[in-house]
Amino acid sequence: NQYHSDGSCETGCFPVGSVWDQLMTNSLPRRADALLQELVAQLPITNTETTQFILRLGATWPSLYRSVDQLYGARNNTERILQELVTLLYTKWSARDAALRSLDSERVSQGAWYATSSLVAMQLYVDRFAGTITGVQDRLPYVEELGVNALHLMPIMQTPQEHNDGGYAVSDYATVAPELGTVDDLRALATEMHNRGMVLVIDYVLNHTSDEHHWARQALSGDQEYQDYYHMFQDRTIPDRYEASLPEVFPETAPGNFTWREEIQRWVMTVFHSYQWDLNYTNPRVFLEMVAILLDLANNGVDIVRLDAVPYLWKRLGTESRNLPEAHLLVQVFNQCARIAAPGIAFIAEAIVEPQEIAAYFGRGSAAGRECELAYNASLMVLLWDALATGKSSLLERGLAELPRTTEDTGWLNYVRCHDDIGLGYDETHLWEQGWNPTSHRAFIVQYYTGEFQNSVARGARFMYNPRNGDARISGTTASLAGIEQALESGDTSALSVAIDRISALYGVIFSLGGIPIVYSGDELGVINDYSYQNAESLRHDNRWMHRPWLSDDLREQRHQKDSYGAVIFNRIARMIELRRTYPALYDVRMPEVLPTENPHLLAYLRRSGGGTEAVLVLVNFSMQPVPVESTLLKRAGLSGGTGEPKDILTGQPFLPVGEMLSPYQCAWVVLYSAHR
Ligand code: OTU
Repeated sequence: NQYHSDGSCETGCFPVGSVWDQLMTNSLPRRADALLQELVAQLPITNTETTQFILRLGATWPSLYRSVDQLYGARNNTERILQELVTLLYTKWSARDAALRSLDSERVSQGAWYATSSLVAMQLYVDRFAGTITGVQDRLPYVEELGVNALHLMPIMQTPQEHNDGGYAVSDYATVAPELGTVDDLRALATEMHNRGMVLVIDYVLNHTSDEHHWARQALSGDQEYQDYYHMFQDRTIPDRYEASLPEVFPETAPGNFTWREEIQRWVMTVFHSYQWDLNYTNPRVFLEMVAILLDLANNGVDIVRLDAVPYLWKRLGTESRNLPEAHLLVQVFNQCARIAAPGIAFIAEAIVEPQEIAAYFGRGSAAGRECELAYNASLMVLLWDALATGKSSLLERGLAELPRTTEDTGWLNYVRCHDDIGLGYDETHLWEQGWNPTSHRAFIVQYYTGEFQNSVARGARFMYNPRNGDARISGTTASLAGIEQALESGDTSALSVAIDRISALYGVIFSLGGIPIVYSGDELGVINDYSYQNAESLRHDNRWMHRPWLSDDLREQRHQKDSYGAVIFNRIARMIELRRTYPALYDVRMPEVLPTENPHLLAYLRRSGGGTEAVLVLVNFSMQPVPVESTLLKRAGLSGGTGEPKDILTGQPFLPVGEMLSPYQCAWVVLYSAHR
């Protein structure tokens, strides 16, 4: 598959694709140049900013032309689509606020601003975190106190009251859900965040709409034009052929991938819930509509856009309809559009698939092939929980070493928990190497985190068990999965402190890696599972709601109640974030050099600052026993040539070259040499 193999070398890095670029320019028909000239001639050149728009259009044109042609050329309407697209891009660019345009220019000249600044993000539900968008604005000092300078607000656009999948079934992309506020509130929040040097991240739910979106309503009224916005079939012939190879996302609550709609006597493709209709991107109208929606988000002040369910954008019979080449091409085109009309924004790929497949969403290294600047590091997240359950770091060590390297202008988004389940997406060859059978290993992990396994301290739940293949995923908050809930129940204070150490170990990795760390709202206070969803009819079938807690101001106040476990966790996280910003070796976005250890419980990796003047050796003990630190690790990390005493900056204590022990779940950040101290 050309999209996954041409740019990657053996070690999984993505070299700058000059050959690829040449290929792209060469294959461009002569007509493309003429068309660009025609289109530009139609644009009113009013000021220097318009000139800049045209320059960006010109620079992006070869790749834009080529991708649109590849996607829609078969119907011979490349030129018509490009014509409409350029008008659209120009209109949206013209509507962009002066303040956002100047932010654009700053970021373009800075280059890879999202990867070079010391971003630390938090993900939250507006209603559960602060009631409304204005409430979020009022609580910015709270997140700043933790050290967070980027917020990912969960979907806030209008959805149906009941069938909304936590915001992921949008019925109107232009209106904010009234209970959360208005578009003006959103703009005000963005402005305030920008004034504070903060970054706003919002979802772009682009794979599907709600069945109450006006396109869907028109389709339901029998309008053929809007039926073509979705995938619709009169009988089971094609759906059955699709089902032969399509996986199921929500097998318990939404089995199958098609929903029968009596009103129109049609099967509608619904890969997620039955009320989430998959958009039909083979229809260029859908593509153009969605570009407009993307740019409206950007024009509301959103800095980073999270592309939801990105692997699913394109469907093809006989395939899994995930990660298809056209899905990648589409993301490239969206990115190219952003480069032209809102060049300050960046994309996050939400692709919870196999590690190599996720990395493919960074695109092909060079700007022309760029897809998403950032991607969720789902592989790391799973491996962290794996290490806690098994008490062994070997699989994590292997996964980290093999993790595809990002280029200078891309980065991994590292997280411990998010609003979704934990899906066990392993690289199976790594499991076999450990002597672990993938099926039984997955079964063990699920049993461990649901608390069924003997001696497990976790209090999670099984999510979406699929009896057809035995697959299951896991729900639960970081705190409950790490043992806080169990320790509180039993009143065992030493178990509580071990559970806190487990959380510190997980976040100790997240904050000491390259890429960008993201904290899931509630984790900073160790908030346990919320079982109230079981009493709400519209939520009780989806146990992901147990790990989407409400955060009252009282709960937030816990951080000031000195001996509360909430305060301990909050302060540790705040401290780690502060240290991350202090040591260049820690905030560098590049991923670490993994140092293999002899002890299977010990994880070790090394971060070096760009200039090589400083190194931080990160050590984590994933077991319930104390482990000795192999002295060779410090040697390999370059201690011998260093100046000054090595120090664990998390404890503030000197770190002995020989004879150090790590207590259960202890994480150490050892600064080895540093020119400035
Ligand atoms: C995403 O997750 C969202 O994060 C979920 O909250 C939504 O329910 C869903 O999309 C539909 O919008 O399967 O279990 O590879 O794994 O998109 C969560 C990506 C999911 C999918 C992912 C999806």
